[in-house]
Amino acid sequence: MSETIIRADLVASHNAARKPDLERDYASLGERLDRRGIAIDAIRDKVEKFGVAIPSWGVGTGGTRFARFPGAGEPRDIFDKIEDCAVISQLTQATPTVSLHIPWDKADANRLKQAASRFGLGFDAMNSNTFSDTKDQKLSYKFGSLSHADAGTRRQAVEHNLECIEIGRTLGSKALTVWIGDGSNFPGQVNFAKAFERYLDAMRDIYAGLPDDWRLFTEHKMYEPAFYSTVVQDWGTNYIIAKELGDKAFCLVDLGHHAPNVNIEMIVSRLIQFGKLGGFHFNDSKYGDDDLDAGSIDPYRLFLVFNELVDAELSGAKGFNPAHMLDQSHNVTDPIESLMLSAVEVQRAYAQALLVDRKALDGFQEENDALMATQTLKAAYRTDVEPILAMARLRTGGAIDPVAAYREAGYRARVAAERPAVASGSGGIV
Ligand SMILES: [Mn+2]
Repeated sequence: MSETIIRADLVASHNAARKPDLERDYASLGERLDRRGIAIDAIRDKVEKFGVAIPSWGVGTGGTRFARFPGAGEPRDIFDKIEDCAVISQLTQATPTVSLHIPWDKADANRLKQAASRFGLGFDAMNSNTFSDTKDQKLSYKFGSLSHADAGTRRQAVEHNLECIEIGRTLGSKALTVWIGDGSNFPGQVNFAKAFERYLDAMRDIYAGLPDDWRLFTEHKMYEPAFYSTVVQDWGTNYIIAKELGDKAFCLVDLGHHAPNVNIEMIVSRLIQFGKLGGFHFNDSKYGDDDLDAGSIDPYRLFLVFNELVDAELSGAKGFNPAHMLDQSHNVTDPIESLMLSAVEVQRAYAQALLVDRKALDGFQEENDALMATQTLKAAYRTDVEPILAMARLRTGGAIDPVAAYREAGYRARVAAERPAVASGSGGIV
């Protein structure tokens, strides 16, 4: 039995007060879904099994290019971060794993493993960092890392990634995510083809060090920190990388890393169709890589992404096994609250997508009935699935209302007293 951070009797009394209303709401929704030929318990079972990883860097307050305003009781190190992740996991029962960022989270791997398993947490994909310099680093990444003109700098970046794999092996991770900031700020600064070839060569060295049961995720991003050209800028380049590297290489889709108005769900479909969808960094955005809370700006887009995922899941698409991770930066909210609600939003999109009448949709598509086809999606999206999500939490030991339970428990005030404010050494935007 894993330890819990929020007292179990507090969660129990929180749930006891809300359970009668939830049961009525669940029964009522069950009746309505039954009329649509959907068994509510089957949807709930799938939701209970659905998990999304918490990024270790997400539990600290982020910042912008202009300033960072620290919050109270921020985690001082990776062990505090793991405790915050344990709270999120306990109350939502939707976040069974943590995704680490090296070197920000560097610590003795066995101690890390022990700290997480105390709370029943596992480790998702490891994340390398060659987009900033560390204090005692020999060669700088100011002008790039895996695509750098200098072979020694590329080698250093490759070795860092191999070290991330080594740490991950001890932790039980099964994937490495590589995102680089390499690119240029001025036309003519970099030869596009040469830079990409150097990147591919370096990635081949990393891929060669990947254990057989691991996957390599490459993450594209259109711009920032480079503002004229970026080496891994879009899903097309990302797909080329995954194809060039081999069967263990897949594309990671961060929802904030595309040009405005790009049809992300269609990119997702393409990657699924050709067996190269590795997983997601969920977040939301209005303008660029805003790293806002998942589902906070455009929940319909999140639903449409999940519509593609559920379609692949139900049709048994070959090799379909996407990793779900959050990747957000919290500037004005309590990061724990934002991450709990974001995990729930991702679950919500999944549950709604499970309600799509796919047979009817297929028929409307065949008949070119555009109006009814889109209404079929809307019917699923408009369904308030909150009773399903809350019931899943109740049954698995979480809180019916995670944010209310968290506030009732006074966790933030407690850690604020225990954790003196420190200047954060990490950013939040990846
Ligand atoms: Mn990301």
